[in-house]
Amino acid sequence: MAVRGSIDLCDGNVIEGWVYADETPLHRFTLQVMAGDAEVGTCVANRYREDLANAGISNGDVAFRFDVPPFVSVDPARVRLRLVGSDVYLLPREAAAGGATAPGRFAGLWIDRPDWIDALGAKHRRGAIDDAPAGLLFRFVRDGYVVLRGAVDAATLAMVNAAVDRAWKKPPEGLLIETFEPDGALHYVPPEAAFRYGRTKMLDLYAHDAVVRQAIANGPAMHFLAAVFGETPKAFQSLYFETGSQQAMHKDTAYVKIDGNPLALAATWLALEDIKPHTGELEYYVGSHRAPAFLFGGASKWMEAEPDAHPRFLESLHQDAAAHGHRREAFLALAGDVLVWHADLAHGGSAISGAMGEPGANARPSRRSLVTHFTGASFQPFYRRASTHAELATPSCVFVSQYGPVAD
Ligand SMILES: O=C(O)CCC(=O)C(=O)O
Ligand SMILES: [Fe+2]
Repeated sequence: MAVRGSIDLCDGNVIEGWVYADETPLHRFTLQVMAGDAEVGTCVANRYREDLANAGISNGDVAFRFDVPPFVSVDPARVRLRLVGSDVYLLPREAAAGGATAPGRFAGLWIDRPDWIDALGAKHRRGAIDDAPAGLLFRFVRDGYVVLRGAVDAATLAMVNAAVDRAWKKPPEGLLIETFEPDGALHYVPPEAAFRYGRTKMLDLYAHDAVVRQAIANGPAMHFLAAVFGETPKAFQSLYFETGSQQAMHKDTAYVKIDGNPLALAATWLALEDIKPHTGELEYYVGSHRAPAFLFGGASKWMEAEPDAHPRFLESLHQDAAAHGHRREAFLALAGDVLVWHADLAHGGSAISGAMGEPGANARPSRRSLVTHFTGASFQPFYRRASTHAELATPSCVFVSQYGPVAD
């Protein structure tokens, strides 16, 4: 039997490709997905793909997609797809060619692949993406961020700011802050008013407040992120900043972990007031998401693989910027503006200076903002391996929190 086929994508989360035999044009193969010697599932090659139809491969309906089940770890280099009832296997391209590198080690999302512009065209023709995000996606792929002006209206912002005030005065059960107050050591504690204007972040307020969820799931951001992920976005970690973080330039992929695919990540930064210069604006290196990956322990994008390399990692971002000509820019947002950053955009909080004089821990100028990290609905943040708190699925966004259930 002359089988023709290919594994086009295999990144540990998704395996895509097509398979077909000329002699049996109506037969649709069932594939056994083998990771080493273990079978992790099956799929049928009967899905339609326009590029296959255009290439005259059957009627185009011989593609497959296999979503690796959550918590199953699949090494892309060792995946083999067995045609059920035969000894014929499909292998990843590099393996088939005898190459040593696994394809798509950090494959990321479709926007991270070299053929993203073709994929965009195909999605646009299919009606899966309309004009508005198509234009934004171009800038996102080029620059590593986009700005959505006025994404949240003034009335919603006022309600969010009131919700924050309430949370400081009378914290809901289970709400936590992360703070370096009062002693410079890291603490996770219930909100304590004295720490509000210090080195403090309020965590996952959306788990407790519908208005905060409404602001996070604003239409422009959800529309855009749905295009980025190719599915409903999942919000899973948010930080409320009363004042500038002054955090060093970093990439979130080192700390914010998505199970199996470190780059299936994006974040939104929502201004809850007009941001004034020198109050610690968000800053970033334009285009830095495309720099070569820094590998902790020579293998991982996650810092935990080699914590000692952290200073080198931070330094490498400035070196990359110099080597590749990444401009340093700051986001002087107006209330309601949202900036979306790519998983690997180098960003941080600029220094607080000027305006208010030398700020002490309790005398910083305000810079009210809400950061939310997202993945796609079919992905899980790594922490879900150890936590099962109830999530809340709304039509435009799924919400899940590390610290407790998301209650309606
Ligand atoms: O808002 C900032 O200053 C930076 C926040 C940030 O980097 C993050 O939350 O990932
Ligand atoms: Fe960050």
